[in-house]
Amino acid sequence: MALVEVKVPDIGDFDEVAVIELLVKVGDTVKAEQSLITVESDKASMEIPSSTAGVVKELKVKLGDKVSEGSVVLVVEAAGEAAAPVPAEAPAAAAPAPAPAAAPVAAPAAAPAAAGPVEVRVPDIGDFKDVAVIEVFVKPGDAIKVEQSLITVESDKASMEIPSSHAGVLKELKVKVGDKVNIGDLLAVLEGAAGAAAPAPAAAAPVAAPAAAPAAVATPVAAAYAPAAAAAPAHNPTATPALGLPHASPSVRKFARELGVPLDEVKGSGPKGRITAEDIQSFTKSVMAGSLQTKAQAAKAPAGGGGSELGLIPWPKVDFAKFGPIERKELGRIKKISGANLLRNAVMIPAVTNHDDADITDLEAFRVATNKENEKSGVKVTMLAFLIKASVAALKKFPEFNSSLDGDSLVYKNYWHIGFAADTPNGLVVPVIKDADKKGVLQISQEMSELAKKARDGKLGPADMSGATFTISSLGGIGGRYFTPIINAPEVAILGVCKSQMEPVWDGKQFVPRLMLPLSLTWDHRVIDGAAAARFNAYLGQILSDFRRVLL
Ligand code: CAO
Repeated sequence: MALVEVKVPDIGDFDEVAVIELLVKVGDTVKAEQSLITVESDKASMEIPSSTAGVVKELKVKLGDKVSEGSVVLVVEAAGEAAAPVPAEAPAAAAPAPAPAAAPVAAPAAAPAAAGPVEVRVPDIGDFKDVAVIEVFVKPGDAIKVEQSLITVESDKASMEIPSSHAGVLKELKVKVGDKVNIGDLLAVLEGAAGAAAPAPAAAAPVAAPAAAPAAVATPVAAAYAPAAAAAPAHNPTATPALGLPHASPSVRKFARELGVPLDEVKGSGPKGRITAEDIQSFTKSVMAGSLQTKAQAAKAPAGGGGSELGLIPWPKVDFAKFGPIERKELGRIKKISGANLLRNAVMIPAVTNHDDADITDLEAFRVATNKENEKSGVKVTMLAFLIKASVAALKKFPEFNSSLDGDSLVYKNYWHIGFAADTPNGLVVPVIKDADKKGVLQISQEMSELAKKARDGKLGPADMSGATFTISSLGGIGGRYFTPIINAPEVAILGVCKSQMEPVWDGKQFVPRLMLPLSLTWDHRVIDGAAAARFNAYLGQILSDFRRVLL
């Protein structure tokens, strides 16, 4: 069997273009016209197809190499008769030959504003007939630039983006995904149109480089790309990110479409953020594993949840406007994120809440006295700081409250980082006091006030909010008696605190006025039992009523 060198075909003006993807490896069986490598210039990317079928014996290029017309890409052991070598210069077997370098692609000529609406039609796309619309990039109301890609069409040989011949506001879109289009078909109607590109020459142009101006930028799946974009730099595949489109080769885009992967949600790991086939695979794996949601999935299960995931009846859909005036406001970013987390935690954790009261009469007197003494220091000691310190003591006595579930194991943490819920104009956040066991109440108060300020200013970083082993949610400054806080997974318990108030407490002989602090401890019943929770609360209450116990 003959060894055949597969060379870079005529790729027009492009010279010394970089190899950015290797799509095959030694030992692979390739078909004639199968894409072998992707090359990229500063203007466009293109896939170089094989001129022959066979088994790859040797790769002659590696990532980063520069290639030009005639460069040997690889050596193939040709596969018998069926693999009659196709001259490298004529990949046009798959798609028409590339346009000559001098393809008359005119730069968009400034044109006077059109008086009325302007129709944008499919330019001359050569031999291609009835090509399917596979992507639509624009919607009515969008401001369109000359040569901005409107749609992608795809035949069995190539995909290409069809640009707008005019600038203006998109009034009507005449095609949708799945439609078949041909030269001259109406794509869109623009209003206030201006800046028309130079008119297309009447002569039919090669598919891969429609010479109509603006050129349809072909990104052939199995054919060399003709550098029409070189003459129309405002419009080329590598420029797509600037248009808000993902940066990926045609085969990767096709792969994504086949799997239903939304390309614009995939993070590219290739050069210049280019999306590779591996990126599509790992995105798909993450979605399947449930560690990632596509935007469409998230939209179906908003912060409130759709219900269908749990086999519940759907969330009631009510046309509220039927009953009175309404106003609709999108949830803020923090609310969306915390909503999804709270929903998961509420649904997945068999949570129980124990309520109790702690006598903080003496502690409050001590706090007030301390603040008086420290008036000049500028640090105000808060009840929450005492609660953090007291909680650490209780967590040390009941270590399962400072643990996390990991499958069938319980991970006990030998550090005590306490999160505290902070109410901010943008929503609820949970900054964390790290190593609270090693800090005094004054230092905790100071750090808390700094973190609370950062939270209100929206300046908390991920490090400020991570690593908590237990959380306290205090509504003491606001009011209320008891509530049932939701556990901040993967923690296993959370302490809710409400406003203390003077109450008559029976001391065995008489009722005496005592300042009582309502405590609400929510705990994960998979890890903690009711008795342990009652003991935790009782112990916490003892510490708060006599803080010297912290020292024991
Ligand atoms: N009982 C009675 N009074 C209390 C109290 C309690 N348990 N806790 C605080 N107070 C008092 C304080 O002493 C302070 O009074 P002075 O101004 O007279 O000194 C006042 O209430 C305001 O306190 P604060 O709220 O500013 O300070 P804090 O340390 O108690 O709380 C912070 C700080 C950041 C936790 C709080 O501002 C906050 O955001 N709380 C809301 C948390 C929340 O939303 N939780 C719900 C989550 S579940 O949806």
